[in-house]
Amino acid sequence: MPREPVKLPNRVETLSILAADGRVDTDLEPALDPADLRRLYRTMLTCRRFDERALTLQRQGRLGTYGPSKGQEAASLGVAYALEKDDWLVPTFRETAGLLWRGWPVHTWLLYWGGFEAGNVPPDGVRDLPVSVPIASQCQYGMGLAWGCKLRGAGRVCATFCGDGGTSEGDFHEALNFAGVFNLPLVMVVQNNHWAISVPRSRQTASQTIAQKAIAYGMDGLQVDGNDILAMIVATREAVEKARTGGGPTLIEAVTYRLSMHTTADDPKKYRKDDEVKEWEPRDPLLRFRAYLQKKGLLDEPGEREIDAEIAAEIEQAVRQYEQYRQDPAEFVQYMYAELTPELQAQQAELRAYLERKHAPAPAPVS
Ligand SMILES: Cc1ncc(C[n+]2csc(CCOP(=O)(O)OP(=O)(O)O)c2C)c(N)n1
Ligand SMILES: [Mg+2]
Repeated sequence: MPREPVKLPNRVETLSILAADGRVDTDLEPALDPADLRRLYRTMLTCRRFDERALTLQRQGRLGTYGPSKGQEAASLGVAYALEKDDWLVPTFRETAGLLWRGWPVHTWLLYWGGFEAGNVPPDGVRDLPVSVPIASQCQYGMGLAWGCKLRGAGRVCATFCGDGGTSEGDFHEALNFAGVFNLPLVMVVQNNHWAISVPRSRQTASQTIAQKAIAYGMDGLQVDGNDILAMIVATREAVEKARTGGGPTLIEAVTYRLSMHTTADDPKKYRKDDEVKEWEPRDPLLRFRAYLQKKGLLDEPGEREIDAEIAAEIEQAVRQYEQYRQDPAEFVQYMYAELTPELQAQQAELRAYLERKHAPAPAPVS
């Protein structure tokens, strides 16, 4: 009857492949198609340039509140790359890079931040949910989709995101518990960007890692350098493969950093030190990936200038399209269900009739 450590079947590991200076662990480096590497870089850069443009538009009063993903581009992009087209992805609003990879047009993403319902509509054939804002609600949706995937038995998986703050919500734990018990094909990704608005990671949980929470739910946990696109791809591929072949869920903690503000409604200078940001700046996923591609001979100066110009043109075109967009106000219920309920149909008809009356030319004065 000894007293001894409990032997647990699940593992918690940490993974990093690409160092901040572009050096790579060649034993762990995935063999990726050079064309894919270039496309991944282009997507990451599009996301960064979009972020910069969106901030300017918001400050000029041309966009609603905006939540930047600066510094976190590799985490969602790596996950999106590791999924197949028919797999599901459930984003928060920080997964811009991943959504761009999945096929969301820049223009649609501007509509989302502009407050238009059309910005919540995934492009045809893209199996992503629209952004859900309530913290950790994504975990429940992802778990439900994973359950659906399992019941249908078609080998599909679901990757779902939440933030470090999200791990303090019941939804996160309930979803993981359910996914563990029912062995669901779920890849639960936590973007640990060290802040939940003004609450630091240290006040979020006393556990050393977020990845280790997996153990309590009977699944493996992997802590990944979330600013390392190669590590994110390798980790997600493993988790996806396991999920697809009946091995159940995985919790991935992507360790990253929110280099910018929470949203444009926030001033981080009020609660965090500039030194902390400076410490993370050299670990920027974009700089790191760029250095890697340069070392591999896949990116040179003329190539970069070309990509820069293409992205600038793409974003300006999207801004024009966004600013020309005119919403039909009666559209506000359009995207809630595949088919409108009779009640919503009636509300929509009532609103349309009201708008017609309101905009009808005034009757000619009676002489
Ligand atoms: C249930 C709920 N409570 C509060 C909010 C307001 N809110 C939006 S984001 C956020 C912090 C989220 O932090 P984290 O989960 O770490 O994600 P991050 O913003 O860092 O990506 C809060 C409190 C919300 N959206 N939903
Ligand atoms: Mg956070």
